[in-house]
Amino acid sequence: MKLYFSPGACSLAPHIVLMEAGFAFDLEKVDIPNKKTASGADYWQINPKGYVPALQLDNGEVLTEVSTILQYLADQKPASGLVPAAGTMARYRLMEALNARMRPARVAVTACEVVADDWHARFSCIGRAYIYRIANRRAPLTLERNHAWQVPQPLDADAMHRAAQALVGSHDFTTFRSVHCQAQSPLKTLDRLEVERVGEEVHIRAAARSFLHHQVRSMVGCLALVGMGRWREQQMAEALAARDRAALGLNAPSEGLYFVRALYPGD
Ligand SMILES: N[C@@H](CCC(=O)N[C@@H](CS)C(=O)NCC(=O)O)C(=O)O
Repeated sequence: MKLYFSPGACSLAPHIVLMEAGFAFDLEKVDIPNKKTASGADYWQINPKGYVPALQLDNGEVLTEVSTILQYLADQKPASGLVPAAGTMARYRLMEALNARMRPARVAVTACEVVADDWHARFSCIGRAYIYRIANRRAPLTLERNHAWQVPQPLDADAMHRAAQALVGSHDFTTFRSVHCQAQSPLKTLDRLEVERVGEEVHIRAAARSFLHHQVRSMVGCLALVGMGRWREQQMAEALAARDRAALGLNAPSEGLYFVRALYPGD
């Protein structure tokens, strides 16, 4: 068998299965833009679709599409346990998942590991961290457009940091919670809220076991008012104490918000 692949492409998935299941196989790299293989063959002749992966079987037949190749390979080695048996519901669930994952989305799986059956991405998480990027400049954003919140007025990051400390700890965060929030309680423990100037950007880092809906954006919006001098530093604590969404000064837009870490037991 020979796998036609390209480094960094989705052909990595069948490559992993070939290795995991202990197949003897050859690899041939494909120059995708030029549709030429490493041995100089015309790739259009091998896979008329022009993309990788393609798996050439020992009888010369060529199989394409990641989800098909993965299942074909796993079916050749049932003892490997890589796929549920054909015809079972679990098998259709696998096909469903494979197809959903292969949509052309800007999402990449970069690592994975086996977890317990009762593991849940949201409910097993014991720590979350966000960074919010404010681009503090007058000139319109170019490369960073839609990747940071542009605030043209000069921001005093030190004042923002001092004001932020009033929110650290266990509080009722009703003021900083979206009206659409589904959480049962507005009580949360904020472990960290730090503001730092990094060149022309202001970075706000927040960490907690969990957050309310829009909590980070709401905290950032009010901190920006402090940074602009429109709010006194003390107003941050006053807004928190109000426990009233109407006391919120500003909800920062979504484009500056990045989820950077999820922590699980044992990490
Ligand atoms: N539906 C195909 C998509 C394969 C695909 O998009 N391959 C990419 C690499 S990840 C490719 O070769 N792109 C080059 C091109 O389309 O010219 C599959 O699941 O195998």
